[in-house]
Amino acid sequence: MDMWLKEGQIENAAMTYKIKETLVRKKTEYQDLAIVDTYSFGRMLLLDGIVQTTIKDEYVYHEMIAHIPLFTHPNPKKVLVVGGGDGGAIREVLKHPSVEKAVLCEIDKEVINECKRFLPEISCALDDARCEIFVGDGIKYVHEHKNEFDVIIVDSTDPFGAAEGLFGGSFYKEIYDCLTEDGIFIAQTETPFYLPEVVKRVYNDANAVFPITKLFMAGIPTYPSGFWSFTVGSKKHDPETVDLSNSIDIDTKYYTKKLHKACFVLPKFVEDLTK
Ligand code: AG3
Repeated sequence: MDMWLKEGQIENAAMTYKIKETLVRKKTEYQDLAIVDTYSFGRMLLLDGIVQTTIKDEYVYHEMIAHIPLFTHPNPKKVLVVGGGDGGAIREVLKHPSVEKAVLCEIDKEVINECKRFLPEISCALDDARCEIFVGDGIKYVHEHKNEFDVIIVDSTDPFGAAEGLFGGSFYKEIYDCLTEDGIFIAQTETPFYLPEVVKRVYNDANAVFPITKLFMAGIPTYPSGFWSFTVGSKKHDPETVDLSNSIDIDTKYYTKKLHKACFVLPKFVEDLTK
């Protein structure tokens, strides 16, 4: 019997994957968590039925959400990841030798535990001595830490339901205060194909708080439309014009210095959302 998983984040469109095996499925305090093995993308993490990451394409998202801000900042020492309990963003952050401490603030400890068990390729850096894990609410954590982080990465689920508070002006103001004087913030900000109004609203909210706000795109096959946006808010350093000629080489599969510049060149319909 064939078993198919259907992700239906978007009304009237869906993505389907043929499943080999369900490795874990449980209701946590916060959500329905599943890790399944699929034929086309390998093991996959789902939260409330929404695909979060897969073994086959996770590198795109994790490299871009980490390396764009970390290579933009001249000397990132303290980094905060809000959400991201799978550990993929932390793994990329810790490829930067300047980073002395990377804090993971994840609300659901089951996500961390199950990803450590079933997605070791992604969660491998969570045991690094420079990584500090804090299980709790990201909004509260950011509010209680002022002027502390050089880079803040918001690696959240979609902006509906539980993660709604992690998008929008009031949270971005808190992020601004949690950053050091030349700090940089980045968030995953959905697809402009299906959710242009969300992309536009989030961009405008960030732009109202940060002197420099930039949007870029990356190709992520397992997210709706495969065409995903990220928004960067920066106090001083411009991610698009930063000089990368002396930046160190790290091992990546998607990110390159050339792509760092090129990803900010937007198709017209996306550029229009930033006006
Ligand atoms: N965070 C979720 C990205 C949004 C996915 N949305 C969707 N599939 N509809 C990814 C967590 C990876 N660390």
